[in-house]
Amino acid sequence: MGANKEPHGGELKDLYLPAAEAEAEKVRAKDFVSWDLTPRQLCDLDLLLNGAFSPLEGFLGEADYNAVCADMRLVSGVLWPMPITLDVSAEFAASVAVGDTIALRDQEGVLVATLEVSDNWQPNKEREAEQVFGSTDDTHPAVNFLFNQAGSHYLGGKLRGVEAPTYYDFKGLRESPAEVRARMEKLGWRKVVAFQTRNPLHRAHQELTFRAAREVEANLLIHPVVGMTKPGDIDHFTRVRCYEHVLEQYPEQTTTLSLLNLAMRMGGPREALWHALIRKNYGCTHFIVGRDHAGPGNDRNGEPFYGPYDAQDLFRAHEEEMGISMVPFKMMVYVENRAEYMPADEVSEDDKVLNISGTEFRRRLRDGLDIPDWFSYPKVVAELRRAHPPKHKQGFTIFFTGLSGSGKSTIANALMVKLLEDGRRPVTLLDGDVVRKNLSSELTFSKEHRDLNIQRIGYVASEITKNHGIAICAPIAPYTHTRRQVRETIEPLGGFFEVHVATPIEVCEERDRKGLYAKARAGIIKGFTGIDDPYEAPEAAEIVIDTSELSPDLAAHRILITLEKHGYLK
Ligand code: PPS
Repeated sequence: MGANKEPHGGELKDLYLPAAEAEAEKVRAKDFVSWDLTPRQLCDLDLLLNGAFSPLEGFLGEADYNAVCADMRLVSGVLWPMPITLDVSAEFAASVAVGDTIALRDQEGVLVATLEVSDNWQPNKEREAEQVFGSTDDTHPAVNFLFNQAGSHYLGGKLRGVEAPTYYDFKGLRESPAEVRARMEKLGWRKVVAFQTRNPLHRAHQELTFRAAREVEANLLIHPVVGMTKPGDIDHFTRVRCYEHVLEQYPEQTTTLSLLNLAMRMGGPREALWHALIRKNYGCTHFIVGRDHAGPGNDRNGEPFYGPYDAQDLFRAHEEEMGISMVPFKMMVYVENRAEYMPADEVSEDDKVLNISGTEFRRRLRDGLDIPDWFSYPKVVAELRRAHPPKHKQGFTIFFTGLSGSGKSTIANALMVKLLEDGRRPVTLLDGDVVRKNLSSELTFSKEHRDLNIQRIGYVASEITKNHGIAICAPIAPYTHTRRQVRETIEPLGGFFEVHVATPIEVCEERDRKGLYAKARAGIIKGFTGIDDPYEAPEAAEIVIDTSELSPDLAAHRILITLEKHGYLK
């Protein structure tokens, strides 16, 4: 069937129960076992229930799952490239029998839907990763999710929708397929080209999307993903404010914006097909596919997971049966001498092409450098600058680690006072002893409890850093992997500086200010760091200080100089 002959897609599944039945289901569900949905499952469920994943009527059962993984088709033969499964723990799976109905609840415990369990099985995750994503390398975000986060068992079955998941942000822009179709119907839009994005839009995107729409004589739906995108992407709040600014740039009545609560998998070619089928459900007739569509970046060996045009090739091979047409994305470049954007393949040898790569753009943003008007819109740049202030306005964490008595607290205190004197950001000191009294009073010094203690400190420091403050942490933090976890949580939010207070144990023991080393030697305290519990010294701390050689004042001063050098103090 030609896409253009059938505007606004095919039959839409609406899995929500009528109001009275939904009320009855809520009462019935009180007796059901409940599963608390993860953020990704909530996104999937939202789009299953509202018909964005039509023709699916629930989470895939085992036979459909196998068929989708192997051949991109449901058992019925219908094209469906992405396995939409409900992953649960082995323990939960064991508590559910085929034929049971379970309650699916959001993180506040609100009942969203019930699932009549038709299948309960343990998938072969290696095979799934290989078949769906073409790799078992967990640098691929979806493979990482599958192997390291997803539950070990899957439950499949039909859904009965009770209440749409609640989102409080951008309510007016979050729309179901039926709502978008109705809007297009009302506007008289018969042909619509959809643009999928997880990034802020700049001038080149505006040019290419508008050209794509003009080429196929269609209207344009900017349809960004606000569910889950690639880790490290710009948050959707900032992006949506940017999209609203870019929308002003299109001629009136040509273009609209709607938000899609999709949890992306970054699955390249298969994902492109999936994206297009979703947009067909939203009533679109055309879909833009670019270079490296939904690409997950490079693998462990620095090689791309997919070829740059694999997605376009796979789409082309299935275009006829998809019922939505592909508009291949044209690379647009800015030609200075013509003062306009042009498709890269139409540029002549004499033309002077200007370019700012994604990496260069992020560098300029990070360092507060100029971003020219030809590249983006001033309002968009202002939004991005607000979300990504230059380093001297970002928060940071100074994470001291070292043996008891190494001098962490003394330097941390000196540093705190110097930063308070500077006065430009609020400062919080999370000293080992103080945290043990307040935040972690019930914890012991077992490995498990030490990890928990550091995770709590890391969590508080990450919140402070995110909100542009300074967190100074001074625990022993003896284990490498826990310190790494803290670093990984904080680095995306601001600065992270690990300070190894590497005072030799002999010096710490000689000082023995609290008399703890003597007690540890005498066996009165067990599991004391450096005596009968390990201290794993950091290998790549930003700063190493030995207080047997450096006074606390000079040590704090050295840290300040490092902060200045990295741009965090001005
Ligand atoms: S950890 O491992 O990071 O959770 O330790 P931390 O919370 O920083 O430890 C704080 C203080 O507890 C005292 N203390 C011990 N330290 C190490 N091992 C054992 N078994 C122990 N028992 C008590 C010690 O004085 C730590 O304070 P600092 O300021 O480091 O001397």
